[in-house]
Amino acid sequence: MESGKTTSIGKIAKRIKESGKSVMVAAADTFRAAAVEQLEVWSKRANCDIIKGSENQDPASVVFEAIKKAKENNIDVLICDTAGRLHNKKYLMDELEKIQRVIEKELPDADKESLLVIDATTGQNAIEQVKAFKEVSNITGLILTKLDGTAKGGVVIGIVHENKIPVKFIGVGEGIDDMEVFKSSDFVKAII
Ligand SMILES: Nc1nc2c(ncn2[C@@H]2O[C@H](COP(=O)(O)OP(=O)(O)OP(=O)(O)O)[C@@H](O)[C@H]2O)c(=O)[nH]1
Ligand SMILES: [Mg+2]
Repeated sequence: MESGKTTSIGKIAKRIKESGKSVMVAAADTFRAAAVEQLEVWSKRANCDIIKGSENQDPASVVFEAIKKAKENNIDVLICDTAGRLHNKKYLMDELEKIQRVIEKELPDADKESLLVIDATTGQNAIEQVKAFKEVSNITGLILTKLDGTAKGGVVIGIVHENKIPVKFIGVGEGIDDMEVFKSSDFVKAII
């Protein structure tokens, strides 16, 4: 689903870079060649390194290599881009689970975040997405994208309330600076 994962990674990478930390991105959406190219464009914009696998390489092995490189180069933050469009949902979830396992094994003591990106225009379907992702990953936060349109993303209120998962960032456009830290008071005002 094109919720804005890759775009959000570009935006976050730039923020982290500007805060003085080093960032690396891993192109673990190996299913589509275009996905790797897209992340490469964002890594250039954010001025950070990128680790790419070969086409159709196992995404978990790309993440494994990226962690190795990040360790070797003392990188502060590694962000892994994952696929949203695969043959079927089961395949996608198995892949995410495998990636999670590699990260847990290779970085047992690191601070880890697993962010689910939700398109504000998605509506009730977002609840299903959270349910599915919770089965394979410990979601630590949400990113709500496309709030620059007419959608207000009201569906996340229920999600946050029920799952106790915070919204970390909101996407407000397609540009690299079009991301804001989520402030619940502004959000509630916009919805009312
Ligand atoms: N208006 C608006 N567009 C956005 C925002 N975030 C992403 N987009 C657009 O949404 C489209 C999909 O973004 P991607 O980052 O490719 O989404 P993705 O989740 O990586 O998609 P897949 O890799 O195909 O699963 C692109 O055209 C982006 O420019 C946002 O906050 N506002
Ligand atoms: Mg993508």
